[in-house]
Amino acid sequence: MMANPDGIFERPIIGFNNSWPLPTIEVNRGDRVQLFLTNGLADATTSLHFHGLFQKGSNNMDGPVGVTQCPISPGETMLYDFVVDQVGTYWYHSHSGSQYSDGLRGLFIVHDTKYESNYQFDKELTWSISDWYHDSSTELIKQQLTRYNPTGAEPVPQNALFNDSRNVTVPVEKDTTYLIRIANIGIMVSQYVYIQGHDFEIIEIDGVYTKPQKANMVYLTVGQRVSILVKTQSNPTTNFNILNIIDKSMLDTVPDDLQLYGVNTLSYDASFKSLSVPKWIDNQDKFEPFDDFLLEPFYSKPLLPEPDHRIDLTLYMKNLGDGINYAFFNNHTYVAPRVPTLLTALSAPEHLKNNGQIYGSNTNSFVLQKDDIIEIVLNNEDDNKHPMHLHGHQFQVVARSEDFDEPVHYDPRNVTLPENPAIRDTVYVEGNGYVVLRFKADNPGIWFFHCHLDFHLEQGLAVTLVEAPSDINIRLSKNEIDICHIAGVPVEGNAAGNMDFLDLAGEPVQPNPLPDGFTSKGYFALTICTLVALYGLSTIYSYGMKDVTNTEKEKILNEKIVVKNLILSFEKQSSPEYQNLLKDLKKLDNLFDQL
Ligand SMILES: [Cu+2]
Repeated sequence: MMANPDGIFERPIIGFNNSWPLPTIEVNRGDRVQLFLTNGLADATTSLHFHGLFQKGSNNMDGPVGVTQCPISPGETMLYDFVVDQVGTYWYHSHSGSQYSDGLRGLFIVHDTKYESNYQFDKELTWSISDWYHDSSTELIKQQLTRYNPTGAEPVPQNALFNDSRNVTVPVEKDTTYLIRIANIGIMVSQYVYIQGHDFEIIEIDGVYTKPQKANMVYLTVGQRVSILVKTQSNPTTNFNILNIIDKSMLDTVPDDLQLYGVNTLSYDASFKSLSVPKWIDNQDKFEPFDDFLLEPFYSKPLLPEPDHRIDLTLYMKNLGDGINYAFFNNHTYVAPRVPTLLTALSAPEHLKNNGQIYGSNTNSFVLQKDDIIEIVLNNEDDNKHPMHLHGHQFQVVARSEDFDEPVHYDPRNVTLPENPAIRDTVYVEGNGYVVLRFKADNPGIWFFHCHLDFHLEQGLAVTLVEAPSDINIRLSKNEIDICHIAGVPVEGNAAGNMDFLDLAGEPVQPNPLPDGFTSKGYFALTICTLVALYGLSTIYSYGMKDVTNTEKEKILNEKIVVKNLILSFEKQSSPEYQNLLKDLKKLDNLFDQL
């Protein structure tokens, strides 16, 4: 169906039952949810993830394709069936590629008066914020994952939405306290939220109610939720602006026509005027959003003890031999296995379930033992911020650095850990900084830990936690098995789909690396030099040209490698371009010999 949420551009979006925006699903703690998802798309597979829900005992309902389930083919229906034993603000979204940017996302709220009665409020509101693109998710990924985007620059959104719209009026009554649940359901940029003339109290992050903290601005990465209590004024004479502001530091370029903020109205009276938008709004360096590292849970839980198992992850971006910019943890960019990892765990013989090898060499799999205290130390060697999300758990955020110009790794000797750390399911790590998380491995299952900035996930920024695989007590339903069969995905075997679980022949792996000594920018510059030199093309990007300071001989050697790569990438050997490349390679050979 079509929709025009930003009022500028009508585009195809993915709705439910011929309707969009998607409904907010509200349930009570303890409810059993059954959601029949029929894929009505003509040409794409799908799935649904309930972000933040533990799915205890129902790992197969978690949703990420390739991790816990097979893709749902067009025309097929999958039943999502699970019991909710949590409280607070969550959301649901497609976990099939970056499809949720096409609109397949909504809020999911779990009520429990035991928790909510800890706070005084009269009414409840929900606000979603998100970035919005005019291109479809498939188009965006094409723009992101190409050798013509060697620096991995993320597509820039066209707008910032508020409740899937813009210029929204929120009618309020005076002298009333509102509990407002805010969720960033975008795919890329974090946003600041500010309500003119109204300070508030933060009382929840990511499904964890907190001790109230006074604030006037919150910052939400994609995937994060915050609840605030706002007391309206007693004698208002104007309306006030609610501003949702894109964090422009996350944009590679800021196009002139991009409106960096949305202006919505907290409306006391339709006849009132609004205040003007404050001048400081353009000065993001001066913003002081509440530091959510400091939010203590309402029912505080002491810092988990020293870990039994520490996972060290070093995050960086790098180009591989196909010229595309990928995201890495340690030395691997995530490549989905042939068999969803949960199905591998369920079908493996008992004595191999704890052998990490069977889950594949390119899935960044870590096997965790039941009830171990796990610590994830994530050192970010990239200068971008990354909103990291863990499925199946809420973790303690035990350390988080500021951003740095050069990478600074976590050193426990220099950091004092909080006594009652914040607990949540999505946290950002700053550029060149680190974040340290702890949780108890008390939820057997296969849980994805990944960057929620969807372009980065598509670039492979994910690891697979294989938690207590011998204790996963799940029998796949006939419905789930049928979905795999129809999608042509095996329901048993290792990451390669082999029943000899230690034989990984044929497993999906990442592309080959660039030849030795190439930097990504240099590589691209050389490709461009080659193209420009050899084909007279002069209008391609000019990234990184000045990085090339090689001697003449090295230059030619490099060009030879690039031309060889180009030759290897050609499918049609009969094409004149292919023949030209062969000639050029010969020319380069001769030149090289003469020097
Ligand atoms: Cu990221």
